[in-house]
Amino acid sequence: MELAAFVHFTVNTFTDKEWGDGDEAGQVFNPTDFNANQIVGVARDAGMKELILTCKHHDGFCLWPSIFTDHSVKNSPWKNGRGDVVKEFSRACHRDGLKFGVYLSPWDRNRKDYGRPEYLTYYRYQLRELLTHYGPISEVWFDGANGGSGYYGGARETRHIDNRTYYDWPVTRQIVRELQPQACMFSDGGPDIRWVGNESGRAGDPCWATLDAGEFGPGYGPQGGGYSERLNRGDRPATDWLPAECDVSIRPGWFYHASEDNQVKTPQQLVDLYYNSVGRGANLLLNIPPDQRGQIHANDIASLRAFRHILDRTFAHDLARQATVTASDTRGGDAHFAPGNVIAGRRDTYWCTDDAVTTPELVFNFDQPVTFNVVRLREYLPLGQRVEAFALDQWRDGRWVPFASGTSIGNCRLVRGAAATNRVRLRITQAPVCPALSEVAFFAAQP
Ligand code: FUL
Repeated sequence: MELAAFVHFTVNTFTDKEWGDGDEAGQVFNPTDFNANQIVGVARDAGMKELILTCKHHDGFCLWPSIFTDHSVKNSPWKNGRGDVVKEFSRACHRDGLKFGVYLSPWDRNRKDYGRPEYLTYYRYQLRELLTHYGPISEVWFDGANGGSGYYGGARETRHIDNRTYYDWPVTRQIVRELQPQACMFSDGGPDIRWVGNESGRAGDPCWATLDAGEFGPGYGPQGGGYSERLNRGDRPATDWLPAECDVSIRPGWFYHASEDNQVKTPQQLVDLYYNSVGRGANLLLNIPPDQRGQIHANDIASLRAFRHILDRTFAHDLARQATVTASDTRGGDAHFAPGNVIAGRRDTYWCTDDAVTTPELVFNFDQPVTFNVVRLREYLPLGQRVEAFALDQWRDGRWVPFASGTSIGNCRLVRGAAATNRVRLRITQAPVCPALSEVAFFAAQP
């Protein structure tokens, strides 16, 4: 999906906090003009394919009228307690063609029984509500933040849980598989999508879509160093296909704070985030927090619009389409695997070489010189991630001159490197097996 919206919205939006203690009265949740259509429309216009809502954050307040707790919108003044934020988002998303995902915080600072087995029963009932009443769910986001101080039904104490054992994740995961078999589950260790190891929107370089996931789970990983570094880069070779997702906020905080209205990331900062996440084969999950009206603030909208405009202008015109492509090798000499497939604009065709050829070359010949500074490469993912290193050369004054190189490709690799030439060469310099590429594209980045 590449680009998705994260929406952090709850009592914190009104108390000006990042982590609610769990003792917030339902009375505080009172958006003056909540409009899911506005929020989803902003996400859609920014090119986001999915929206993930914090249905319950660490404070335990539910944005839907759960029958298992009173700590929810049903005890808020909003719509006289008859509203359902989750329903409004799911409807708006499905109507606008966005997928809809849910964030349900495992840590609950409101619940009296948090830390005991009873809480897990409650948590799983909540999950069942979310996975049953709101149509197709594309992603379930299991946050790793766990345990600590809280209200806990009035106990007001600090509770430590062992996050490796307490949550008994296999049982909870099975509920997702059963009720929404198409949904992807996110956590530090998946099982379907992995955390990228930071909240700054930066995937590693390289960033492998594989990880030895057995050692990781929500909020935990292998003991000893290198935890976030491994999530950032992935492992290779590894046991699990587990692409990375980069969650980052458009503002300093995850929730809306009026004091941060002038700290919204600039369009150019968002473009850089895009290159460092999507451009390294990961998903970018960009948080856009609604304000106290229950809408996206004008400053965020302005930044997102300009961000989209830059991407649209940059990626509208692929210069490689004008080229004639030749390869040092084509699998079995078969037209099915022809080098021209990399400029066909399709994800389901690819150029591939014979098994023995792991470091082939492609040459792009142009009638007229072309000028560009961004290269986009995509592998044919059904055959896995194959390329480990590549280099790009341009023909200058009768010889090949290198202008860019890189490591992992996967779903998408964006390389910045300027060229002005009538011949370009792509060299696959390292791969354990023959490469299979779906796309090679050249673009001139536009402001
Ligand atoms: C973290 C949480 O503690 C933050 O509040 C936020 O929800 C972020 C996406 O994940 O673990």
